[in-house]
Amino acid sequence: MSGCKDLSRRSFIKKTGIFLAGMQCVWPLPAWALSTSPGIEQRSPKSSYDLTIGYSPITIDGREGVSTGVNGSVPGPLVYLREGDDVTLRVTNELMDTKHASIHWHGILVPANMDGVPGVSYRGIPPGETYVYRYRVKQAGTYWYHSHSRFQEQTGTYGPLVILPKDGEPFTYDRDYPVVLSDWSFEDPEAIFRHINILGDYYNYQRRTVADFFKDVREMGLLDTIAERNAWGNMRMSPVDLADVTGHTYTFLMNGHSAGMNWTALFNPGETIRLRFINSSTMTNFDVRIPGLDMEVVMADGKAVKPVSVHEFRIGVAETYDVLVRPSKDQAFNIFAESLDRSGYTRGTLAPRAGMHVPPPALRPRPVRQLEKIGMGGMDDNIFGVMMGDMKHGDMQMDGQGKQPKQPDPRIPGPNGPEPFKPDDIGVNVIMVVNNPRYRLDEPGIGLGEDGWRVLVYDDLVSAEPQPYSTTVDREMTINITANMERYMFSFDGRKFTEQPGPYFFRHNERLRLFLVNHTMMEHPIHLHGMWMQMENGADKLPFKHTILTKPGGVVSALITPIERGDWAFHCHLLYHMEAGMFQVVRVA
Ligand SMILES: [Cu+2]
Repeated sequence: MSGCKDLSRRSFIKKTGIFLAGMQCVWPLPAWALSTSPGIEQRSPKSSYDLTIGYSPITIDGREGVSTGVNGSVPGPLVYLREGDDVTLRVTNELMDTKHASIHWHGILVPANMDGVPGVSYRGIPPGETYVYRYRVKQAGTYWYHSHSRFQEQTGTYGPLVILPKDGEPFTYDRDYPVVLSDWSFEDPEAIFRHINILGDYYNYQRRTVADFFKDVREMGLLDTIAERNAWGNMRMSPVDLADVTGHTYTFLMNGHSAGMNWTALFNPGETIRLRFINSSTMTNFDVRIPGLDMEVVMADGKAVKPVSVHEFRIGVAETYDVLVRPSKDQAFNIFAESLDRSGYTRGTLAPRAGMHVPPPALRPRPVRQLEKIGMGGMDDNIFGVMMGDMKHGDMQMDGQGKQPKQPDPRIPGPNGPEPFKPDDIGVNVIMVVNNPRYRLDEPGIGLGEDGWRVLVYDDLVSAEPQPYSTTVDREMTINITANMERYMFSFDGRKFTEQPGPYFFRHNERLRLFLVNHTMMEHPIHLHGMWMQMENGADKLPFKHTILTKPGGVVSALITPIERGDWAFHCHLLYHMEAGMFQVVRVA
């Protein structure tokens, strides 16, 4: 655990070119993240924290790098608060070569100037300065915090935030561990961003091969195979582009440990263990399972849900899930988190004693996106229309050109569903428009659901929390998730942040139905600051979400009550998508 032992400042500077003035040699992980630590149960909440963002060493699998950790570690300290308390969090920026640093309290309902987004909530924290956040904690559960300044989150500015409820937990357990998943790279994030801007599939070494072509010909026939590949070509993307940045540069971490470092949580057989999964990755959606154990999902995004028993769940970037597990045998179990694109994994171990482990399972084969499955095929039944900028053939330029749209899906709420999207220009900013987006909250998502296991779907989430907001919808609004992936342009409503004419307007305390329509071929975890999104999944009590993983060709609607006036960030939580323009300001007035 001595990340500092062999680290001279000279070699540090040589490797990084960064002058690390006054850098202290620090213990690389905070107590909460250490293997076989006693977990949260042994700790007490505090109402005051000092957090310092600075350059600090990190050692992953024997390799040394430089992080922008909090209080010297990646992840940072556990911020453990109590519901109802007035808290003070002093955040200092010691990154002397930055424009600013920042901390955003992800999923926490705060006044706008406490939200921590430079350029939206405040000006950020200039080098050498301290910003004092003060707010009353109005909720409980599992959350996290992270930088909202450029790529600091990629280099380690994040940590778990847990809030003890004032009236006790809605379920019982014997042990309580945060499980923070993240993606670490030794590459400079500015270089990663450059690479994927120049070549969208720079980190995709998993392209389909000639052998795949002949396999497809055998299964689909020659003409269909060629037609399918032409369709993909016209959309300028590859069916295996499941993640822009992959295990080829990332080491996936669990509580700061690589798979080999094997973070371990202890239990006594017969106990109930609470695991608070937090996806603090910048770009990686994970599929999580504990082979041999059922997991009972009891909270989503910090809010209680009616318990759902599953074998596996997908956790989008920035989401959190609390699960209970009840290992009865005296044996070790893998906590296994595979990246959605199967380019890598991280894992830890649940064990009755330190040092036990079982070999992790094999990675499953990478899923292949099929036009059919995301509704871009099936042209005959005309369920999903797609317009493409560069379509030279008429065969996919179909809906809105005389054909009758299909009956609306009754699961999509509202009298008319989302507003049709009519971008000014199809081509540069928007490469494709889905005319009839599909309700997909009942689907586990690409690569899941075919192993004979029970996989969590959004339709399973039924809130077990009080419902404080009006049920009458005052207004509807549609936001389109758009991209031209070849040019690495990511946007809302066809315009990246810098091209938007102004913010989206929400009215204070209105009940708004927000439709999110994903016109791209990727999953995007969409995050709204400062207020809950209650996802309309058919439940009688709608689950509260701060981040919704939207599926390609899909529509999600959420009911929102904007409880605080001010400017709020609304964005894709894939860090490089956000920086590429999938970001907007929501003004509540
Ligand atoms: Cu995105």
